[in-house]
Amino acid sequence: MIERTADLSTGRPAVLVIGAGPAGLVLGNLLLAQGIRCLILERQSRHHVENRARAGFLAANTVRILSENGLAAGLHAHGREHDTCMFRGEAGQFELNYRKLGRGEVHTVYPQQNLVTDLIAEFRSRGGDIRFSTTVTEVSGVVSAAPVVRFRGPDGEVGAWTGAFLAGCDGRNGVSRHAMPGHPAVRRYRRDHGISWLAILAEAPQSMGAVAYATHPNGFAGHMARSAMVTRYYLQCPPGDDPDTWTDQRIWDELNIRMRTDEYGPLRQGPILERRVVDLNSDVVEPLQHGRLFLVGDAAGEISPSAAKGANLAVLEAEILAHALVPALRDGEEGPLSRYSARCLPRIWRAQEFSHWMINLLHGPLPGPGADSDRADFDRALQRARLASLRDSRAHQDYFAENYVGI
Ligand code: RFL
Repeated sequence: MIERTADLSTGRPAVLVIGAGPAGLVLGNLLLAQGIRCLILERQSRHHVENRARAGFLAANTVRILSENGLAAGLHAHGREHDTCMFRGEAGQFELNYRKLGRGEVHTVYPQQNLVTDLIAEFRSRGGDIRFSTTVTEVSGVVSAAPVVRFRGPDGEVGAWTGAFLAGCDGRNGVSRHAMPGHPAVRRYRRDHGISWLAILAEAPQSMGAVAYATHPNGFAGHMARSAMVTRYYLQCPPGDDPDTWTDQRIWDELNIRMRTDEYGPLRQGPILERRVVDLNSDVVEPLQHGRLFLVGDAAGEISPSAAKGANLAVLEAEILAHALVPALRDGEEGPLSRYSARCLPRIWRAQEFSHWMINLLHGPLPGPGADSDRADFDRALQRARLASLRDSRAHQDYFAENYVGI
């Protein structure tokens, strides 16, 4: 067993960051830029995290944080601005341009795996220490002055690191959450929306210039740009569906039906690169701090991908935590750290509220048992009314625009 203290050769206090997703990598880069040494421990290989396709829509605030910290060269060179959503359903289609409706803010479309690749390269070039294929198996002692992280390394070796602070950036299924006490000290608010999406990556250019949200009696379908030759599609599917039953042909047939391509023109089709079922779940841990452990990103709260908020919240929380850790480590001033949770939670809940609003907007009852019940008919009528209101009401559109791109 290897025992190490994470003063990392300089004798300065150190932060142990668990997880090399957007949260951990932005935090690590911001700390290094302030001369705070930190160590990132990541369960997966570098190749795995640099190729894990997930988000793609970066909010203006995310781009600001990355730009201000010298982390945005890749997204400025290769990202594309996006400002329009299209809604398609039985009552026709309409577009909303949130740049014009809102405060002029847009998204930058830049695949998460490219961002992660950039952040790893920058972290390393700043002299950062990141250990891949290293699984944190336990987090302990978080209410002491020397919290401990136990790990299993790439060759099966086990060991432990001690740091001044721990950042749990290890996603919704990581170990950091297990180190949080239970209710009532810490509460975990949780909601399973009972809705699943087949998340698809197609090797094909985008079919239209806008994000498209289609509602149909067969279920929701979505279209979102990713890169010049890759487009993300979503198909609502029954919870527990087996992605392997969705052949390429079945996927394109269903997308064509739900996107009503006979009315609005064809999709640009190509081979399906990835298909996986994503359950729409939301949860929030409250508070986000226990002793010297801080939860960041998906570890702090999982949010359904319906409003593209997860990666953006992760980057925002990483910035807030970095700004609080610097005075704590430099001057022993822990006031900002004690406010980390209170600063993040209202933003997290606001994003949850909008994500929930989007879920209600986009989903009606699926075909199957109960689909012809009075309740299902009522819910379908409500969905039509919501879309009509969004089409016709400026106040409703303003709410959408402000929340869709804001964070
Ligand atoms: P991540 O990216 O999950 O990274 C956590 C990292 O921790 C590692 N890890 C461990 N490492 C060491 N020891 C352990 N015991 C560990 N346990 C876990 C993991 O291997 C991993 O590398 O969390 P982070 O950094 O908080 O970032 C969150 C975002 O990745 C996530 O919120 C977004 O991808 C959500 N999301 C979207 N967000 C957006 O803002 N815009 C989007 O357009 C968007 N689209 C999406 C999405 C998520 C999706 N899925 C797969 C749910 C589309 C999809 C399909």
